[in-house]
Amino acid sequence: MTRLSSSDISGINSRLHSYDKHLVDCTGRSMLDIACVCCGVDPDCVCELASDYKIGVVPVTAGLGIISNFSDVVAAILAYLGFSVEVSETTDVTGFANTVEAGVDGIFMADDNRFIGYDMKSGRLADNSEATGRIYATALHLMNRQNNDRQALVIGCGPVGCNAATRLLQLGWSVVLYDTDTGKAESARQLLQTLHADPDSTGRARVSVDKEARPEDYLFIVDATPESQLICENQLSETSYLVIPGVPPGITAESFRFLDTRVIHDKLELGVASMAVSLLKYRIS
Ligand code: 2YH
Repeated sequence: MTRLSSSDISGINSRLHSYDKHLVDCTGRSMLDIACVCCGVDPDCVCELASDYKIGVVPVTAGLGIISNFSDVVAAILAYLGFSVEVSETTDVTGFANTVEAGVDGIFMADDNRFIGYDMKSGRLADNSEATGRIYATALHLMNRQNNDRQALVIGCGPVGCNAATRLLQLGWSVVLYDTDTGKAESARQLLQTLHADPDSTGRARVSVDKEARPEDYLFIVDATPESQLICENQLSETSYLVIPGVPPGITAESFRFLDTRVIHDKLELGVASMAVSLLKYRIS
C-alpha cells in the first residue's frame, strides 16, 4: 500500500476547480455527481444536506506520523464538495474525543494502513480503498459514453482493484483480472465469480483472469497498482480509456497528454468524495 507523501498532495487545494472541469470533460459529470452516481443518491439531495453535515478531520501521529498537509487537503476537498468541515487542533485519541465532543456528524482520519470516514449517527464506516475502487470504476463507466464493449482489464487485485472490479460487475461490465501474483488474481476471480455469477450475453463468465494480459488488447483499463512504469506509450491507442486509482500512476506524462480526457487520476479527490457521499447516504435512506 502506498503511503502518500506531502509532495504527492501539495497543490490539490488550488487545482480542485480545474480537476473538476477535467472530470466533466472526461465523464460529463462533476466530482460530486460522479460520487452520487457511485453511491446511488440524488445530487440535489446531497447538495441540500452537505452544508449541514459537519465533518471533523483528525490528524493521526501513529506509525510514520503526520503527513504535513494531509488533513488540510482532505478538509479542502470536503469543503469544495459543500460539506462543513474543520481540522482538529489535537491529534489521535484526544483529537478524536475533542471532535466527537464538538458534536460533529462525521469523522475522517487515516493511519498508514487505513483511511476511514465514520458517521456518528449510523455507526457506519467508509473505507478509502473501497470508496476509491468503486468511484474510479463508476468514472470509467461514465467515460464509456457510447456504452460499447463494456469489458475492462483490472490491473492489481488488492482492495482497490477488487472493489473497482466489483463495481464494474454491478454496472453490467465483464472484468478481466491481472496481478503479478497469479494466486491473488485467481482468488479474486473466485470471490467475484461467486458474487456475480451471471454470464455475459454470449454465455461466458463475466469474471476471468488473463495471466499474460497485454494492455494494448483492452480499450478500458483500471490501473490499481503502485507501479510507475506499468503501461508503455505504444500500448495505448486513440480508443484507450484509463482510470488510475493507483499511486504513483503507471503511465508517463506523455501518455497523460496523449490520453487527455480519456484518463483520470488523482491522489485523494475522488476517493474522499466517494467516502463523504457514502456517509451522507446513511442520512438520506
Ligand atoms: O496515506 C495513507 C495510507 N496509505 C492510507 C491508505 C488508504 N487506502 N495514510 C495517510 C496517513 C495520514 C497521517 N496519519 C496524518 O497526517 O494524519
